[in-house]
Amino acid sequence: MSAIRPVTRILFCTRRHLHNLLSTNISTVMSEEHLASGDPLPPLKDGTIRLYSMRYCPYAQRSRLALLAKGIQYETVNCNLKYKPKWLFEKNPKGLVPVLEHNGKVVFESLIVNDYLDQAYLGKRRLNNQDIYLKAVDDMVMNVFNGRVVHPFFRMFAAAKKDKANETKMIKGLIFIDTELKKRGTQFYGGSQPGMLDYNMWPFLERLKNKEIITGETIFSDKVPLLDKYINDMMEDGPVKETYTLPEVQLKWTTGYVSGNLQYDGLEEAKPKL
Ligand SMILES: N[C@@H](CCC(=O)N[C@@H](CS)C(=O)NCC(=O)O)C(=O)O
Repeated sequence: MSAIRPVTRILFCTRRHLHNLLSTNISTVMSEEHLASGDPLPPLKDGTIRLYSMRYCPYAQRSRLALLAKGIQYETVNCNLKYKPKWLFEKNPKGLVPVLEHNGKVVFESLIVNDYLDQAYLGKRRLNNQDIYLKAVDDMVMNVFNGRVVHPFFRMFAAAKKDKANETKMIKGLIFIDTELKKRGTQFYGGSQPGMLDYNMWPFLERLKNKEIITGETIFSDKVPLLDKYINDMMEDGPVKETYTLPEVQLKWTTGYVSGNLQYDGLEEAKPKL
């Protein structure tokens, strides 16, 4: 058990976050406020890359991370997913974010969006493994992560009380990826810097670590110490810092999500103007 009380750790994160805010930002937010049903679709200029997103969506965060890591200039349109704008269904029949739009081309599903970005911008930093077999291995790890970590993660968050069965399942999933990192013997899954697998898993690890900070649990340090170190290393990465959500903001969002009282806007302090 850590000697640091949860509240102290939150203050520590707040200072780090303020430091993070000084990093460069290549994204433009067309609509910081989440647009809802009845709001018009903001016009899209030719050549502009747009991401339809939601501030607290882990899947959209995957694509924000890939865009930032590749250094692709883009704009964001945030969508209210309780009262969805009608035009969201014209972009994605499932009405889900993220959706990428560029010169009349529309791509949805976070993993497809990220693979598309990596292929479409070959001249920028490559995030996928260039070896076709190693890319398949990364995809398989991602597939196991989705089943063993992401699915129990959502069930646990939706449950009103402690959900031991899903927690046990999720810990097994974390042990699997901890072992995978040990096998690779590298700092990140992508090698000496984060790659696609790192960015696609990260939003869920960030949320689980935030939950640990808030509750004072020690799942990572007790059960998957290598992954714990990995999380600290990931926190130093530029795109990770850029998309990071503070534990207390995450808690406010999750509380609203569980109670069905979703609050999309106004959970965070405004970024200081530099
Ligand atoms: N498999 C999709 C999942 C996307 C997803 O579920 N997004 C959520 C927000 S985190 C959403 O749009 N929810 C709206 C809804 O369920 O109606 C992906 O990877 O892009």
